[in-house]
Amino acid sequence: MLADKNKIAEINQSLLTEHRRRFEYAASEVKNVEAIIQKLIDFNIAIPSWALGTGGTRFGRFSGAGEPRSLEEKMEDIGLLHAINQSSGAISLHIPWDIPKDYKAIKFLATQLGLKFDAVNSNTFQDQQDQELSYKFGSLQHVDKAVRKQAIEHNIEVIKHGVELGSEALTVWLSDGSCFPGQLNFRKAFQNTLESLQEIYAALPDDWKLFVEYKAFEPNFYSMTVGDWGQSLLYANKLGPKAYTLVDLGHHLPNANIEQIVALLLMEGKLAGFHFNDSKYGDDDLTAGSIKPYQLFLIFNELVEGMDARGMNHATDLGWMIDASHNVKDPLEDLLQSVEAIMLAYAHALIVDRKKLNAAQEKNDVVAAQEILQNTFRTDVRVIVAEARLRSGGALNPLQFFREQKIREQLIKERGTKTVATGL
Ligand code: PSV
Ligand code: MN
Repeated sequence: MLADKNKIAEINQSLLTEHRRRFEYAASEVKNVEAIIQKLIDFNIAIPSWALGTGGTRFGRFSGAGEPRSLEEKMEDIGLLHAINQSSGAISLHIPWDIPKDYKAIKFLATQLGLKFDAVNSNTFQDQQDQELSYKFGSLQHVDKAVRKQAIEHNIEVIKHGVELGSEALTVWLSDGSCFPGQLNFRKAFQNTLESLQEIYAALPDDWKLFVEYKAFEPNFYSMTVGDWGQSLLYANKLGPKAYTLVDLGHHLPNANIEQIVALLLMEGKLAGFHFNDSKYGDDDLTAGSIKPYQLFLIFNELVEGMDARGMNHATDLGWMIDASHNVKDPLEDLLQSVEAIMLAYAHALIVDRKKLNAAQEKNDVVAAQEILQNTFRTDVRVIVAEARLRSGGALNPLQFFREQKIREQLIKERGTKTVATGL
């Protein structure tokens, strides 16, 4: 199903007078509003192919209806999102959940929908039906060389798919680790993992990057072999200039200062990018900005500061992706909410008065520094983000559009009520 551009324009028209009134006020309050709008227009957040269906926990999964049944339908869903918000113009594939069969046809569909192929993701955390050896005790870390070889070959296969589609990065997330003390020799597990990653790294095309994603726990509950940003950075540094550390917001121990982690990784030129989500307790994979929007802003504040310090392009020099699970919401509505929250956090970070903040820091004026950040966060930038969307042809109010146009109802008519999308 494709979103009707004329309908978007028609509904925008009915909201325009009120929007203009609010925008004029916001534009008078914010410095450089035109430059900020351009940055917002340029910014895109990739949607993973596994996020279009209902997620679940080990206790159950309550499927929605009208879920995409194939990679093509997943792409259509992302195309829909992108048509509505103009900020979701990329898809990240997880192999083998979404193996492209006909590259030419898939690339053609992507062009039609205005989508690019973001990082490709390998999967050595599950056993597949036709798989010879099991990953029960790890993949790249495994004590058995044959298992490591199988996992390395899978990653190289994933790179090949990515090359065909025009991706430029491989994200490796490993569930490798141990559940009990004594199960694993940490040093040997690290060495095996490093050697395996080195083989994968060697198979990367020249212009590709390798993203090493870390996670504190789950599914292993005593140790994870890439458990935190320190370990990921160790691998990335040992691997070479094409390897980077990927931050997934849900992959930290409670209360970790993620914004500081981001600042230092950026300083070292080793930040790959982000998997956005939000959490209260662990890897909850909730909608970005739904629990801790201030933290999301503080992270973006460091991102903008750090990227500007290195002269980086905000839109293209890091990988931006949502990695959330939707257990009780319509996945498409949830993704619209996540993208909006990310755009708001980015917009807030763009309007921080850096000169004033820097001066407050140099004077140890703690109160002024806090005031600058909190006043920024309390500034309403929703209308600025909406203006950027309007200028790119998106809907002024994406969620309202989705609901009023009864998009899910139409998808259910097309696909039925019993469809289940692949993923977790
Ligand atoms: C692991 O929790 C993770 O964040 C990794 O990025 C996976 O590839 C993804 O979720 C989907 O399972
Ligand atoms: Mn992730």
